[in-house]
Amino acid sequence: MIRTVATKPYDDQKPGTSGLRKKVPVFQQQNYVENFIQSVFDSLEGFEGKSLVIGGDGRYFNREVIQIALRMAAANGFGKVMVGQGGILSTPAASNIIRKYQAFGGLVLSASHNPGGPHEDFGIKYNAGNGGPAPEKLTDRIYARTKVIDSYRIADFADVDLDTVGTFSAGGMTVEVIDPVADYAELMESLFDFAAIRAMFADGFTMAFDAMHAVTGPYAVEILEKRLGAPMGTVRNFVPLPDFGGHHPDPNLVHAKELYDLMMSPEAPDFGAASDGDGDRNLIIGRGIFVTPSDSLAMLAANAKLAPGYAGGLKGIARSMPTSGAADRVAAKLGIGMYETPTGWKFFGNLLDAGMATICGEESAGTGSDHVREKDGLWAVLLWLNILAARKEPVKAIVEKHWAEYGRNYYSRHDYEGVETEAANRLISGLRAKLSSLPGKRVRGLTVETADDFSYLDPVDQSVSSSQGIRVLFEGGSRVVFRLSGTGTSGATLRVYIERYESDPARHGIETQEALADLIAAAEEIAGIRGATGMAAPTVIT
Ligand code: VG1
Ligand code: CO
Repeated sequence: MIRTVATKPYDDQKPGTSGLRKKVPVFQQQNYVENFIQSVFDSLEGFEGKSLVIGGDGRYFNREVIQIALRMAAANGFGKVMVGQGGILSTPAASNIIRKYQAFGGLVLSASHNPGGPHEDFGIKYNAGNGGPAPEKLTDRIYARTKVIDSYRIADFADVDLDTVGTFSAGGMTVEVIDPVADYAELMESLFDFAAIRAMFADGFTMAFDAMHAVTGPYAVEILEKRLGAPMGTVRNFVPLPDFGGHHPDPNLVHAKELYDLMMSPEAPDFGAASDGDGDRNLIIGRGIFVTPSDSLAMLAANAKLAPGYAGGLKGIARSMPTSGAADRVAAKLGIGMYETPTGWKFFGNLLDAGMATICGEESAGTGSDHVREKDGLWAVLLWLNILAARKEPVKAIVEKHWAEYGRNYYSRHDYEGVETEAANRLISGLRAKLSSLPGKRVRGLTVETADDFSYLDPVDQSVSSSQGIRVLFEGGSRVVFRLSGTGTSGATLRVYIERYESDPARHGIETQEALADLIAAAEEIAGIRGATGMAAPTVIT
C-alpha cells in the first residue's frame, strides 16, 4: 500500500559541498529524512520504472535510512533499487554501480570523514546518472523544494533483508542486494597492472593500509590481500563499525597519526596508505616521507602512463582552486589542459563527461579519474602501487626527483574548527571588503599581486559559481586562500590554504611550516584570524 503523508518543511536542508550533512539527532527528527528524499525525487524527472542505487558507509543510522529510502523509492515509482549488501557501498563503488548498470541515479549515505555514532554525523547525497554528485543547479532545485514540501509518498512493507545477496520484490519494486566489492574490484583490475603489483608483493614489498574501521575495509582486503597477494595483516582496522571505533575516519596526519608514526619509524614498511569513512579520500605516505595530496595529484598525473588504464595519456587535469599548483606544472609539460574549479567533486563532473580532463584532485586528500565520477581512495593507492611496481624505486626517490624536475610547491592547510558562525562570516566579509585595497601592498616583505573572490565559469555548461574563496596572490606565485567549509555540522570551520613555490632543489628539504612561515604571518596580518576567532592557533594543520 502506498501512502501520501502530510509533512511540514524544515528550513535547514541546504546541501553543502557534498550533500546534506547534519548530526544524527537532526536526521532523526520527524519526517526529516523523508522530506529530503522526497525533495530529491520531486526535483528529478523521468525515473518511472528506472533503477536507483542506494548504499552508504555503514555509519550509525545507515540501515534505518536505507529502509525508508527503499519504501519511498517504491512509492515514487522506481522500478528497481540496487543496494549494497549490509547497506554498504563506498562512494566510488556507488558511482561505478550507477554507471555500469545505467541506473537513473543513486543515494549515497555518508558524512565522509566526519565521526559517526548516535550523536555524530550523517549525510545524504544524490548522485546523477553519470555517477557523480548532483550539479549545483540540481542541488539548488532540491533545496528550494525542501522549503515548500508538504507531503511525501511511502509504501508499506516490512524491512528488506539487506544482508543476503539476491533479488527480492517489495512494494511492487525489485530490490537487488548486491556484493558491494565485486564490480569495483573488477574495475580496478581493468585499470592497473595487477600482475606487476602482485610480483612486487611476492618480492617482499611491504605495505600498511589503514581502513580506519570505515567502508574500505572489505574492498582493501579483497583487492590488496586476496587479489594482489599482500600478506594478511597489510590491511588494518578493516571491520567497518557504525562509530568507526570512536575515531574520526579522516585520513590525515592528525587522525591517522598511528600510521604516520609507523611510516616515520625504523620499522616502516615500504608504503603506507589510508582512506576515509566513505572510501573516496586517500592518504599516501612513503617510508620516511608524507606525500601531500596536492603533490600526489601531480605525481600521479606525471606517471599515470605507467598504468595500463592510462597508457594512452591524459586528456587534461583538473584541480580545485585551493589545491596547490603542482599539477599545473605537469599539465604544462605534458601540453594538456588544466582546469581550476571550486571546492567539491561535483565541479569535476562536466569536465570528465566532456572528455576534457582525465585526472582530478583536491588538496583535501581526494584524487580520482574518469573511471567513475567521484574521488576514489583505493584507486589512488593502486595507481601509486602500479607506479612503484613499474619504477622500482622508493616513494621518497620518486617524490624528490619530481621536485627536482618541476620544483616544489610547499603547501599546508590550517583549519580553525568550531568558530562561531557569525564571527567566521564577518571575517570573510571583512576580507571581501578590502580586496581592492590589497594589490601592490607589502605584507611581511611580500608584495600582493592580485586579490579576488574566486568565481568559476564552467566551460561546458557556462554556469557561474561565485564566492568560492578569497585568494591573495603574491609576487613569485605564492598565495593564501581563505574559505569556509561547506561540510561541517556545528559552527563554522575556517580553512586557510598556504602555498609557496620553490624551484631551487637546494631548498627542497625545508620543514613545511617553516618554509611557509612568512606567508602564515601574512595571512594573519591580512585576515586578523586570531582576533576574529579568538583562537591562537589552528585546530588542525595538514
Ligand atoms: C571538504 C573538502 C573538499 C571535499 C569535501 C567533501 O569540503 O575541503 O575538498 O570535496 O570536503 O569530501 P569543505 O567544504 O568542508 O572544505 V568527502 O570525502 O566529505 O565527500
Ligand atoms: Co569522503
